[in-house]
Amino acid sequence: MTSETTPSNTIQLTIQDGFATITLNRPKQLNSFNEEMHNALATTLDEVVANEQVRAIIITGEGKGFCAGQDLGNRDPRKQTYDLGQTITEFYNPLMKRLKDIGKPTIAVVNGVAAGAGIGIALACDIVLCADKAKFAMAFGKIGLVPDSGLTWTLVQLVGLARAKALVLTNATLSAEQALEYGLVWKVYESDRLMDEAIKLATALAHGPALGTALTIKALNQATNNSLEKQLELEANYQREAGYSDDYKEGVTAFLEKRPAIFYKEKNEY
Ligand code: T3D
Repeated sequence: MTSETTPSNTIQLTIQDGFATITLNRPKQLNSFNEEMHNALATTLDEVVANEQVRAIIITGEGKGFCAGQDLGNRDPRKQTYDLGQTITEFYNPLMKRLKDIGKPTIAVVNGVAAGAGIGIALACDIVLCADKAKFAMAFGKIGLVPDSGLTWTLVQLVGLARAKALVLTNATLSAEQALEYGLVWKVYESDRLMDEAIKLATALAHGPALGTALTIKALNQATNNSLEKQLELEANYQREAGYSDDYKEGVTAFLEKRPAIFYKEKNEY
């Protein structure tokens, strides 16, 4: 079953086989963010969270880019000054927190260049796949800005302080292979295979145990801030919750009956 809605021209949403595909759709501007796209993405995320048939989420870009961060066509500092802190507080920070706490597995499918906050969005997803032609352009320093969209935190977590500093201070542009080597992405595919592989992954996640998956992501996201002792306590609590779920019952029953577990059926399969 496939359904498509377009909350705005700037975002496209498709729902099929238990997962949603959200496409950033301003290809002429390399899918950079204006206010309309921020608002449309927020509405779309609300919609996919509320939809029980959505059990995994792909985020990708239309055309040759993934996302070039803020739309600079909307900025002309020769004519006026801007309170960029306000944009970050109103749009980017809520988006980053939303992606982290969304409760369903997210996959960034980086089809082309990601720059500035576009990298932040990709790295806020649980799994990042990218095309062999994709690149990751830090960009902020070139226009006199500071990395945002959580990147000062995420990059340090992923690549370590020394590499994070060098990447942003030199305004580095990483190729897909370098991003893979640095641990920013999970897998690199040839462009014409990328979406097929993403769909396979999203379908597999959608058919997995939803509660266990959500709790696993939550536990891993909390790990960096917790002591081992705190994390052990949290694991016990999450395991208790997962252990009471129908998915656990089905998983163990399937094991004992020597058959694959069935955690999810599309509504029209009932
Ligand atoms: O302002 C605030 O609210 C604060 C928030 C900040 C968050 C941020 O993300 S700050 C960082 C903003 N982003 C950038 O600085 C990236 C700017 N773009 C680039 O550096 C390069 O375009 C890329 C490295 C991303 C890609 O380079 P390349 O050579 O592959 O493509 P290109 O030819 O430069 O761009 C293709 C088109 O996309 C081009 O339009 P044209 O000439 O064909 O009509 C270019 O102007 C447009 N484009 C690319 N990035 C943006 C953009 N248009 C608007 N905003 C962009 N960010």
